[in-house]
Amino acid sequence: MLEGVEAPETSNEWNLVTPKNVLVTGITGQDGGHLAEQLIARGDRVFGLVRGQHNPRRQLLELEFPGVTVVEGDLTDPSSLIRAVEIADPDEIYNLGAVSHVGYSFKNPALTEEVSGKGVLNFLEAVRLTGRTEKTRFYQASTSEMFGGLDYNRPGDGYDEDSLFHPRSPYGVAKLYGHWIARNYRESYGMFVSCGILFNHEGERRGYEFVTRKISHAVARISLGLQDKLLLGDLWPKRDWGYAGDYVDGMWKMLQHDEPDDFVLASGETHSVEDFVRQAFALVGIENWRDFVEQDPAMIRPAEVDILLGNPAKAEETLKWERKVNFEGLIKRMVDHDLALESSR
Ligand code: F7E
Repeated sequence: MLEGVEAPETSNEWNLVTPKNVLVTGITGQDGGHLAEQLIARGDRVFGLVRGQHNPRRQLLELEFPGVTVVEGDLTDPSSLIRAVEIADPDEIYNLGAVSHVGYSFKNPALTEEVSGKGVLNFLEAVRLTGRTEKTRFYQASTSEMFGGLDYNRPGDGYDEDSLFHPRSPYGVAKLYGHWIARNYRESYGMFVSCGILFNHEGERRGYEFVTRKISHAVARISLGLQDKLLLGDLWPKRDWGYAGDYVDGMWKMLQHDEPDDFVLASGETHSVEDFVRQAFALVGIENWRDFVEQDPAMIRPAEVDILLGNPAKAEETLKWERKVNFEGLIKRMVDHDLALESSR
């Protein structure tokens, strides 16, 4: 119980104020950073699964979040997950860990399958085998990459929880397995397992290998005279982009809800990569952006998802989920951040 907090009258309110043990995979990534920040602010005890013998991200995590307890483990190693669950004794698990770069997944498909697909099964089994099916709530990070955006399955007014899946990459296929095995454990063992089908969510914590951060960083550097060109793949794909901090709040809301379920988190708008590029350059006063952008064939994927557009109505109505940052606000936030970052070097 937090110091000075009165005991609430209903179990639901307890849910909101009692510090919890929370185990997070992928804690060194963008969403993991936002989540750690939010959980610590709520007074929870946070355990972060970190893999590898000399993972440089571990040090960064320990510097930024000294309150997080690092637990060594790997989604591909079932016994390490059992150990992690025994150490953390979690009330909640957020499985954010994955091989998450779609382009990379084409080059490392078997690894992607092991981590982003079978890793989910390993983790659910660790919860079950340690006798925590009733105690532990489990969040699975599912993705809009499961939809595919193909001609026969266009999003219409937006993909929702009942739309057809047709993944277009080893990443999407692995995530679809993770999604269904998570649902299967909910149905088979009555576990509280919720899947968030999240559309693209970005921000200043995003890795430079993803297109939005690659653009905001390059735009900042070009405007400061530190870089000449921005090399990109296709500019026509359309994505439904939102701010990661808002989406992580939605994940948390899913695990505080009365019932486990699946929820789409999306902005309900779609924009091309070109729109993002144009608006980012405009923010630093560059209108002739084409003079600075060149195509890099290495960035073109064997199969592309043409268009993604999500319908977040269920999350908005059921979870009262809301977004604070829109598309324009997101680009401004990222460009401003990278301008400050590059100016201070
Ligand atoms: O690509 C195109 C690229 O890598 C967006 C992950 O978080 O969101 C993300 O997946 C679009 C694609 O994200 C470059 O071909 C053009 O059409 O930023 P991205 P993604 O593939 O949409 C989903 C929801 C996830 O779950 C994933 O984990 O941009 N594009 N030129 C490029 N993409 C990259 N990365 N780099 C380029 O130079």
